[in-house]
Amino acid sequence: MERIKRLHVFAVMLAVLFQSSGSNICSTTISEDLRRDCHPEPGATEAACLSRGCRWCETSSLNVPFCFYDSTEDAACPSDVPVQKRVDCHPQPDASKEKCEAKGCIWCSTKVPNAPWCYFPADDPYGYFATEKPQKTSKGWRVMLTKRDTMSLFGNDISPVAMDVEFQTNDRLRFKIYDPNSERFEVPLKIQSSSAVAAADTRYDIEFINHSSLQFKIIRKSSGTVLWDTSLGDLIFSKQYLQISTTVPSTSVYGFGEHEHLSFKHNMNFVTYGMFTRDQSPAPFANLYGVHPFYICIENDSNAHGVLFLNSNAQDVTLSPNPALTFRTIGGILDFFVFLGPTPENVIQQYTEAIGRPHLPAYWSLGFQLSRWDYGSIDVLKKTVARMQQYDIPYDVQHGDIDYMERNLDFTYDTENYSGLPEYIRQLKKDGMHYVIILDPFISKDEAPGTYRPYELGEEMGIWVNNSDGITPAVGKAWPPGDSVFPDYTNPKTADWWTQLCVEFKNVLDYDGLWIDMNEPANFGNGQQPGCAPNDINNPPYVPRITSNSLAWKTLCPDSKTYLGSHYNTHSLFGWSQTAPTFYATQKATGKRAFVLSRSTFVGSGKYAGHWLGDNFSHWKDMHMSIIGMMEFNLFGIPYIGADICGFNLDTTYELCLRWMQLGSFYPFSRNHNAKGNKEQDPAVFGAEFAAISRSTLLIRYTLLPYLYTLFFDSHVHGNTVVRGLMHEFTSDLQTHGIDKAFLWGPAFMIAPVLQEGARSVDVYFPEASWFDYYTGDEVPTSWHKKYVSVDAPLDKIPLFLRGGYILPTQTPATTTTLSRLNPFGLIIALNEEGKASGMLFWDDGDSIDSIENENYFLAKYTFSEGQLRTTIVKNGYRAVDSLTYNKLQILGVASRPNTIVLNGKVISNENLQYQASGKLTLQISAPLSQDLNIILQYNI
Ligand SMILES: *[C@@H]1O[C@H](CO)[C@@H](O)[C@H](O)[C@H]1NC(C)=O
Ligand SMILES: *[C@@H]1O[C@H](CO)[C@@H](O)[C@H](O)[C@H]1NC(C)=O
Ligand SMILES: *[C@@H]1O[C@H](CO)[C@@H](O)[C@H](O)[C@H]1NC(C)=O
Ligand SMILES: *[C@@H]1O[C@H](CO)[C@@H](O)[C@H](O)[C@H]1NC(C)=O
Ligand SMILES: CC(=O)N[C@H]1CO[C@H](CO)[C@@H](O)[C@@H]1O
Repeated sequence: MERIKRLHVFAVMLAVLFQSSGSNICSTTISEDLRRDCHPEPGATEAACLSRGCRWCETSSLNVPFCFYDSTEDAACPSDVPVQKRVDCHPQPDASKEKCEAKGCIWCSTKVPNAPWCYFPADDPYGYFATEKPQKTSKGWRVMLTKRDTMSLFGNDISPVAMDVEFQTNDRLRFKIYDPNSERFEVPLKIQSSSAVAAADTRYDIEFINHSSLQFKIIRKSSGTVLWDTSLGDLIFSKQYLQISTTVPSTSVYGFGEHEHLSFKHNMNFVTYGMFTRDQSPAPFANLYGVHPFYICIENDSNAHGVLFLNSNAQDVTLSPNPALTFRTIGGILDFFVFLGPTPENVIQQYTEAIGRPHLPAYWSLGFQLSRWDYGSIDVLKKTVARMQQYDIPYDVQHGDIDYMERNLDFTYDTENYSGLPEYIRQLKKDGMHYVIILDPFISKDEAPGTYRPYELGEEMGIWVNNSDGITPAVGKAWPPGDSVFPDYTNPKTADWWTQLCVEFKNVLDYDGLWIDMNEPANFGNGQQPGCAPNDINNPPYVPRITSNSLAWKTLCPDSKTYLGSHYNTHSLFGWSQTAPTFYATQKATGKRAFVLSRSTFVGSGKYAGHWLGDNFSHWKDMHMSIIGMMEFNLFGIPYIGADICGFNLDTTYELCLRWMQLGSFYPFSRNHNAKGNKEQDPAVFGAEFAAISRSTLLIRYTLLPYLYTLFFDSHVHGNTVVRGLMHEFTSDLQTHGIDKAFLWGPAFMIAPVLQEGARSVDVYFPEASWFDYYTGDEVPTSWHKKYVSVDAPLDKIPLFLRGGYILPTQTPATTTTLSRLNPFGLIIALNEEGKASGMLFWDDGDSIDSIENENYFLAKYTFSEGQLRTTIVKNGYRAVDSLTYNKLQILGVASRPNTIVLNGKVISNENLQYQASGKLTLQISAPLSQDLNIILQYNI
């Protein structure tokens, strides 16, 4: 719209200028009213228009484009490639008809937004054919492939290439396409077969078809569904450009990261996402801090499968409406793993079995956390903590952002503005709290000689990322004064250096966990000094769809050298390679379970760290985006996840922050964090009403922490998600596929936050199940099932629902987990239609390193059926359980009042029993946690 108006003004001017010259003549049979805009984006010129193969005719008519298609319909295109099947043959900018046809591709315009105009023809000239029949190997198949033609998109094609297929487990298939004659970079994450031979009873088959090019299909045996099918064509395997396309069996596709996705279920209308780690505030379509080339897809019959593309080079993926996916990367190899599910939870279990199960977080780290960049001084910090305590707001962890450091230097603290910090941290810890400090990966090289050991020790050990010469360190600029060098964490010596410094610094600041930031790695320049040399590594022929179209932007030059290879290959592994060393350093320093929070993540990071969703904004829409991000990171095997509550950038408002405190009370990682210079936004700063609402919501979180902790246990041991979309649990209900404004904790607890300013109700979708209002215990009417229903949400309330069929362990809350862990337990027993429910409780000391391996834990399983609760103590290995008790049971969905209730053989007296007509039965009891809890509801007949 904007442009057409502007053009019109321009056109009128032209018309005036050229009125008598008659130069505004061009030949076209297409009348003005049929012109279809061929240059809808701004900046159309005659040259740009002609280079697209379109026609340029100026006109003084209103709202008529100057640049338009030569034809009036798409039908002029060769019909053997329908628009939805197009694969882009000119993925780099500035496509034109000439350039396209020179590559042997078809140029044909289309009205379909974002669809490529230059696309591969159907007969697949770029592909590879099988030189001989696929050979059986001990693990599966090997096929040798030869390139069909000399056609090349970006030069330096490799031929032959080999494809190895491994039947790794019955649920996991790997196929790997590589150069058999020369080693290329491979991600150092080994995902091995469970045995030396091919799995025998696989859920999948693979089928090879040697048409003019080799195609293959991966098929789910049980249903015949084709999960992967390369028939769209055009495998490309060249030195700096690799591409493969597949059809997918449905448009219910989730995952890929890290991005700000506008919906959990992807839009498949020719949307492209770049993946390359970057210090970049969340914005739609931008490549953010981490890289996760992993997706899951729900098939038409509700089976689910997942696929990992294990590659760390700059890459992008296009989701197209066929539906299909096209992967493009500029290095490494094509290494894919397919996980057969068949449920979404099974897919994530299988995925985390391959890449590493999520770590078990310390119990205290499930408490509420507070942070801000630049309190300014220790006095402001103390005042903030004091008002949190004055309002009794549950609060376990205080973070120190870079302002605790002296002039932003790692392993120092500011003895001027934060004088007395070590003593203050000791005081907080005495009060049952914990303290987490930030560390950045860059180290200033410009401190006076003999004054800054982190630099001098690192220099002595030769552990920096080097320039392309492999000898001189790469020098950039970041937060500390002077210039900085960058530790190369892919080098085992760097882990020694880092561990030594982290352990030593524990004696200065008695921290409990480490928060590692800026590890994309961030650098304030465009490459290190003096800039990047002009070569193919720094300027590859194809730059994937990343912001600013430059690999070096806000980071180091791709031709820098790291221990594992060039930065070109290892860039997106920087934060990942820092994470395991930080995990072990924290364990060593504290002697306790590690807390590591990392901004940059990659496949497998969840084994060692949690993540926050980055430098978000205090905007209402960001609350919605945070739910999507949180669900996605659960798919990526990083369930310890949350966004900065109330938003990081910009000033928040009372209502936004209040609604965000309510939502954030249900982030697995629940932290309010704020940027420098913004209005204060801790939950105690807005006065008594705000504090009371935040307190009551956080008390619900603390009540349910035993349930949340048990979900993390399950995640650590079996790989389940902690937070999940309704789609995971109600997969066959298609309405759930697109739900991303409500989410579940495990299978049993639904959170439906308010995400709009001024709203006092939420439209909640209730899939087919029994649901109970968390606050009242009332059952949701069956007439609400499979519908969106408007539910009241006054300012002091976030709608919460329990799902029938589940037993949730609870504990009387307190203002810290140190205190709440001593309190009595309870059970919420939410019955399903059949009057049944089950659940479990995992308990240990909450911060030992190996409580599961050492069997120092307690695990109880509960089942309720036919009016009877039974407990099985599966493990009774944690002695402190002996002093803990149950004091309260709530049973929801009880049809009528029982006459007698028997607890462990004794009748419960009437004053300890309360029954509401809505079906809620509340029992005050006293029973030891360490013994079986058995309850019978008896009715006189
Ligand atoms: C595969 O097809 C190509 C081209 O049609 C042919 O040259 C090649 O021999 C075939 N390979 C096998 C193993 O049949
Ligand atoms: C899956 O279902 C969609 C929508 O009902 C349909 O358009 C599509 O053809 C189906 N795909 C397969 C592979 O059956
Ligand atoms: C103390 O804070 C001021 C103001 O932010 C800052 O300029 C100064 O560098 C800080 N002192 C130290 C030792 O970091
Ligand atoms: C970087 O350079 C140092 C010498 O300055 C050398 O010891 C080290 O091995 C180099 N590392 C890499 C990865 O090039
Ligand atoms: C509120 C919020 O967290 N929004 C976005 C923040 O950034 C992450 C990416 O780091 C997105 O996934 C979130 O949706």
